[in-house]
Amino acid sequence: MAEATKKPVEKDPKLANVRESSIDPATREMLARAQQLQIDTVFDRAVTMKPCAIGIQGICCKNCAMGPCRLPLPKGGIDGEDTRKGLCGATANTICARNFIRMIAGGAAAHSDHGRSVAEVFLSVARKETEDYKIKDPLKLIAIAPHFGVATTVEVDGEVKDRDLDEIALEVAELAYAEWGKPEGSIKYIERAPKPLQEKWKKQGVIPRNVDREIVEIMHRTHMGVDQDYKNLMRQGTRAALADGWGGSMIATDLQDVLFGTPSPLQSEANLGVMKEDHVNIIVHGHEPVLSEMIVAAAQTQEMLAYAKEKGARGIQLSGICCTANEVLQRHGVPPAGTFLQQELAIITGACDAMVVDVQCIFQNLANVAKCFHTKLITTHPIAKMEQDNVIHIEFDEHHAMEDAKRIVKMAIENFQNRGADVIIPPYKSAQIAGFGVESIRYHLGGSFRGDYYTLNDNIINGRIRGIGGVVGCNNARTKHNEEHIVIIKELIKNDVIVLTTGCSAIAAGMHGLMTPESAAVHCGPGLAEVCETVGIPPVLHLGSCVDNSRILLAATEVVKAGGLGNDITDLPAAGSAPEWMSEKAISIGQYFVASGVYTVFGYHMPLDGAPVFKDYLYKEMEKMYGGMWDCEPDPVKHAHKMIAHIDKKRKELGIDKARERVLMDMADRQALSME
Ligand code: SF4
Ligand code: MSK
Repeated sequence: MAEATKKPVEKDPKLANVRESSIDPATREMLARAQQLQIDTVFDRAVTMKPCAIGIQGICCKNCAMGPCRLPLPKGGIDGEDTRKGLCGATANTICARNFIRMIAGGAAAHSDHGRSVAEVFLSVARKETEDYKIKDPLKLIAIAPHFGVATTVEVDGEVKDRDLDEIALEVAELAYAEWGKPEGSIKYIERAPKPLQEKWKKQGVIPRNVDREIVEIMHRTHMGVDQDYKNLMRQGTRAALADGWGGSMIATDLQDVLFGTPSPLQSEANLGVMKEDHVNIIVHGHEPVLSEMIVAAAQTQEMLAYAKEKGARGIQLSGICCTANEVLQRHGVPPAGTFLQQELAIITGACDAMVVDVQCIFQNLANVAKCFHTKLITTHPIAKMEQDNVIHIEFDEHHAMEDAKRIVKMAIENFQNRGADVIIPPYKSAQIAGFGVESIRYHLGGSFRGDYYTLNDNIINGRIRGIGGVVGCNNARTKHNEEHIVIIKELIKNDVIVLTTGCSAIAAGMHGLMTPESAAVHCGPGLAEVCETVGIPPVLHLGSCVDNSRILLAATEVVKAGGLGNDITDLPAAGSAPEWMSEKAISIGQYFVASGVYTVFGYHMPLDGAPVFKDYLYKEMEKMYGGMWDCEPDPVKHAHKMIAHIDKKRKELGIDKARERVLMDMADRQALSME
């Protein structure tokens, strides 16, 4: 083993408390091992590095060199007029709103640049400039083409014929790519939203023009001395968030499905225990599936398998971290080794022969941890390099994708024999079913005769399913790893709320055994359990990665279209949640859900406390504009019950609360069923 990051040998009070850091035994085991080996991890750093008391309230401005200007809320709050201001006169509301929408810009940029990369690859495929990628799902291409205004049929001599697929692909590719920078018009996918919602967006003036423009405009408006009205700032934040959710992210999801296949439910496992001691372990980590798709293909070739055997391994075990994990899970069943907070721990097993990273959510400290083991840490994206000298950069290019992927897999295989003797893979993993989407929900929960989402709606109306909870997002080292996700999800399904999940929340649900059909009988209320049992689905449906939150928007739109539950997303008995959020992307997602009409509750805390007026604007006024609003509740049980209360409010407004009472049992019965 190479030299570790040195820390004092004696018990250090600044180390994280292992039991309090996570509810997951694999994570605890590896964290204890890291501490024994004196390798610092994010859990320990969270003990020594405290958040800034002013920054956490959202009222520190460093947008010019006269600052940073900090506007702490006086103890006891504001009595009378709020006179706080920065050197330029910026108020707490302005500063807080500027900071907030800059987070939206960061998040929307990350998702949408991911989408752009996929659009570029798709354009190369459509132009026949690469042999390594092919269109795997032509039906999805045909399904999305009309949304770009591309015809899928042509009339020849009075006869309607299917258009050539290559022609459709090229037109879709060019139009999709243009969504990032077209000079006129608005984002086309906006028209996929329910009509009343589009009307609200028009009224508020938030229809996004193109993806890049909305993000750039945030940076302009938040520059020193530009937009000084928190409502106007937030209008731009909303426009950029919609450009993300109904633009960049949705296009990313669709084009990934066209290129790599639309997910359908498949079986897999989750947690660090998916790694295998006698196999070459390759972990893919990040967000963009463009390279990882190729690594999956390369690792399955006879050539690579034979090479792995020649080097003494029994095979090649691929696994993933973060959303690259979700991408290869939902299409290939490649198991996730863990969530965001487990990335360092995967290397600490001593069994990770290569960790291949692309973009987003990658700790710079991975390089320091990799130094302590034999692990090859490989960066692959031109915009995401690391400065440490043990990091290998193999720049991935779609024009010779397979060649790059094989080079990486080979490097991992050759590294297998360099492992130290002390490999410890924690023996924890759970079975899971993943890979749901708009199409597969239609298939599993739809009615074969009455079509589409009818059966789902019917079960919501009759009360077996109380409502829909979208639980998504990250881990955050300021909260106990996975606890909030799992407590909230369990509380929701116990109360008959079906959960749609993405991102690290989805990985957490898989790790904790909530994604099997069998888990319904253990954890669900009677109505949801009955539905899950009848159709054979888990109560928690894995809908993919962070960009795939767009699948939740479209699933909600399908529910609206199927009828009986109002005319808009805001009418649905549904609520959103990001229990352990940490990234700017989560703020962008939150805002596009709120602006799409969804009551959205975040856990941990929101950087808004220093500007109560702006906070109220997000928590209360948004509802009047879009039907959805923000909320924050760190206590996971209360958090779930805020969502349930909102769902019940919507049921009442729809007049289906009585149906629910008739169908479901009383509280005593429910408590008797409780597994807590
Ligand atoms: Fe201070 Fe205004 Fe400069 Fe911000 S923009 S740092 S509030 S002077
Ligand atoms: S990976 S953004 S930690 S969900 Fe999408 Fe997980 Fe959050 Fe990264």
